[in-house]
Amino acid sequence: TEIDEKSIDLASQKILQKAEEEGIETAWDRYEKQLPQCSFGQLGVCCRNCNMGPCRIDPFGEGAQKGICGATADIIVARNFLRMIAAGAAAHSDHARDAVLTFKKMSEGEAGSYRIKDEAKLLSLASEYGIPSDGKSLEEIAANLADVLLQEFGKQDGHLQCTKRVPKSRLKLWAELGIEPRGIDREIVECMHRTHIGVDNDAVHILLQGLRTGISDGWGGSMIATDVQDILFGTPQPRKSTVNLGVLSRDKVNVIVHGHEPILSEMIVEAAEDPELLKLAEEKGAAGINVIGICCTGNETLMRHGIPIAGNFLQQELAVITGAVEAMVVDVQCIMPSLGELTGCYHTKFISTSPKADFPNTVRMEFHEDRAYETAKEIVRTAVENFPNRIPEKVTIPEEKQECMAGFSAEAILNALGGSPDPLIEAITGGAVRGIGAVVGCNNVKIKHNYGHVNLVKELIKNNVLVVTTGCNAIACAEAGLLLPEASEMAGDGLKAVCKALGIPPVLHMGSCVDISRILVLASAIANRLGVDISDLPAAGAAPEWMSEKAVSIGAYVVSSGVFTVLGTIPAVLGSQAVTSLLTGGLNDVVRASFAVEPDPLKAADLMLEHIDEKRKALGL
Ligand code: BF8
Ligand code: SF4
Repeated sequence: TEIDEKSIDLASQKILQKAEEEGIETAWDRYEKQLPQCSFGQLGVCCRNCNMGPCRIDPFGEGAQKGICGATADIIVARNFLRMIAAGAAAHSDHARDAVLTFKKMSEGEAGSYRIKDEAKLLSLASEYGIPSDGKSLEEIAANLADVLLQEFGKQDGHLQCTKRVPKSRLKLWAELGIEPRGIDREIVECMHRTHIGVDNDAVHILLQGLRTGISDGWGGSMIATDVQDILFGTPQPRKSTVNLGVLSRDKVNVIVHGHEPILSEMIVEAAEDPELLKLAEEKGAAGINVIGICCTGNETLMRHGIPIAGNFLQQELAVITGAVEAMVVDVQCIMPSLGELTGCYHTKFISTSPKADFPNTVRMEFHEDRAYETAKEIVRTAVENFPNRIPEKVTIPEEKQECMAGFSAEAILNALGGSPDPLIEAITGGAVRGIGAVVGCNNVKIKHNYGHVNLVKELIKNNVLVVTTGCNAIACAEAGLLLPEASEMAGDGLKAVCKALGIPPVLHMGSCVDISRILVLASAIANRLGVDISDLPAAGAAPEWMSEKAVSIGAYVVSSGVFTVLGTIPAVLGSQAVTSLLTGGLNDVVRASFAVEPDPLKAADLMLEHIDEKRKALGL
């Protein structure tokens, strides 16, 4: 494949060229070596759930139509899909659990490096969860809240409390369908149980559990992660920063934080300002310490501190290949194990920090709350001491970097609107804004890097759809200059006028992937204000380049919440007609929303616009 077929991004293309010259392998090379990919796997008809297998179903109807136990393609596809949702929900929710545990330790005085940064959010969350606060210290309130939140994970009776934020009509629908989540962990465990050989063997029944598990992620785990992180680290407010590989510094120590949990990155950001380390950097001949992010950790530190981002998922290897990275510091999720061998080709130290996640060739510096700042300092010190090992002949930093504006938490959006969603609602009902598009998700080598993201979002804003974004889509948009108020010049006249009046970009960066919970909160606020269900809103979702299991869980809860969602890469379900037609149609009769699959971003935008227009019409707009 030619380099300009791999990525639309110039900085990335330059580094891909460098990789080629240096004989360095990247994800794109490994993808080529995987081709042709196994079609049984692509269709989702391969089962390894017991050791009589592996079994596979012949998609052409000639060979085996049943696994050894008798499982059909419908059963196998549905079970595999459910396991993807379970893994995705587990990833988000286990991240949330760690955030709550840190929060609890903080409240007990055992995590000295962390503090309550957003008191107002603590108090409002406590009252939402029915925790009395009068006469109590903030720490006591935090401790009580932490206990209640922890119960959401292990609850054995009743339902998740966090679903209180869901519009009543939706909650009623879930209750009727029997898909109101009970405990977060329980739903995930039940997915594993149900997909064990000889348990749940009806595709529809299996998929309903998928919706319930997804809901326990979106309105449960992910939302808890967002809320607790806001209390600990501050609720994001709009701020400017820069993105793309050009944010790597020529003369400073470059420390990349990559992964997902701000528990780590917040401390690194702080440690990089430590006078002792700054002095050490000077002694080592560096002009300072440059902390930058990749993937969702990058989104977290960008949203709260304006820390620059070097790139999204497919740029993690490219960042190392610049030869300018002193330390690649990682925790969990979306971190390529290839970084082990790759960092070995440069002077880069690959530092893994999570007790849960190790990788080849790392320096392990395990991160624990009780000495978080000390560990962060050791990590940054390791990076600083590595600065003299940088090999100048191996360094190429592309000049491309782009300004962006991020930090649009639901709270910040309401602020920008003057305290209530009304101005936005008026813009929608008046027709200046046609609707809302939520565009999220990963990169995937099956789609030219950032091509799906940028083209879909541009087409939406051109058609007056206000876009909210998170995750790797947000970074792609930032790199394309779409996260600036000036980008409203690319928007249709209606949206342009609204953006200018409010001083906001046409594409609002709402955070990391767990922060899709912020989008749910916003959608819920608008629906409640209009007195309708989320499924009645002129809104649509998309994940143009998705690849992770987390994205499957997100899809499950977004659709369960009533939002039509277009996927840009094909999920492994086509081997079952029943599952495919349920996901892309039948779900409308169940949760009043469904999926569509459309790799072409312009056609995907058309599908979203069509849906938005239908909803407008139904609302009499
Ligand atoms: O949680 S968008 S590639 S980085 S999974 Fe991963 Fe996908 Fe990026 Fe963040 Ni989300
Ligand atoms: Fe085969 Fe059934 Fe075992 Fe799956 S569970 S591997 S279909 S026998």
